[in-house]
Amino acid sequence: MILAVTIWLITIVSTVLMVGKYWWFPEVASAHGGDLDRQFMLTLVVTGVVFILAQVGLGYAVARYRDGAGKVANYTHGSEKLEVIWTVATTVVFFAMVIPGQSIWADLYLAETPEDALRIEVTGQQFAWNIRYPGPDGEFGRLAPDLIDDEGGNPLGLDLSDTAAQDDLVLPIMAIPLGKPIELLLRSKDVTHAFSVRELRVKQDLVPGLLIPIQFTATRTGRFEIACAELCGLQHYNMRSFLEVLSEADFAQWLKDQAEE
Ligand SMILES: [Cu+2]
Repeated sequence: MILAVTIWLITIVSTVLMVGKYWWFPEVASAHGGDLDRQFMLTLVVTGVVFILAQVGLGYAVARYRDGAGKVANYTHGSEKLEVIWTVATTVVFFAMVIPGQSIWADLYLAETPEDALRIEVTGQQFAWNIRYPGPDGEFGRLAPDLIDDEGGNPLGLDLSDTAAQDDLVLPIMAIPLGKPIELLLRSKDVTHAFSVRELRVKQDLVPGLLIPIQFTATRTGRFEIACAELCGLQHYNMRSFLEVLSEADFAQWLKDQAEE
């Protein structure tokens, strides 16, 4: 009986925590974020209802069939009919949720990048972020792995003999203009990392050997944490930076200041 009550208590406490939203996402700061939150809520409500029903049922079975004087266990093969019903029901519910979710995913990954999008390259390494802007020419210069020199201030191996590389900016922090489409090109120098900004509802792995593009548009100014969301080594906790969403004019000035520095 204690076990049954414990199961019900855990169910009540976790339901209250979810419904009360005591620890929740920060306010959205991207164009796709609202849709993502709605999809998240839909998933949470559907799985939450199933969770509550299952836990209540589990507690009931524990209470109803607990040990007692004269009670004898009885063996059952279960019900094939019930198994078919819940497997089919789960499949239907799963696909009903995945299909609307796909369009949000496609906006981030498959949509054609607008002409005026700002492209920024993000390279993760143990344990830092390298943010590269292509400079006024709009073109990323050549990288040469044998030129990589972390202590010498060339973490990406930028090849300055390439004219397109000479105006490239490699920074430990990021800023983007408000309301402009952004395309990030995600890379890793060593192990798998993940670029995560909660307010943007953007979280994507950086995989060694792959160039992963992802696009979004910021809808509110502010300073947001960039966290590595993939356990990548002993100093993983230290792998953080900041993203500033600035007005277009402030962003232009910021970029100019960074270039002068
Ligand atoms: Cu990392």
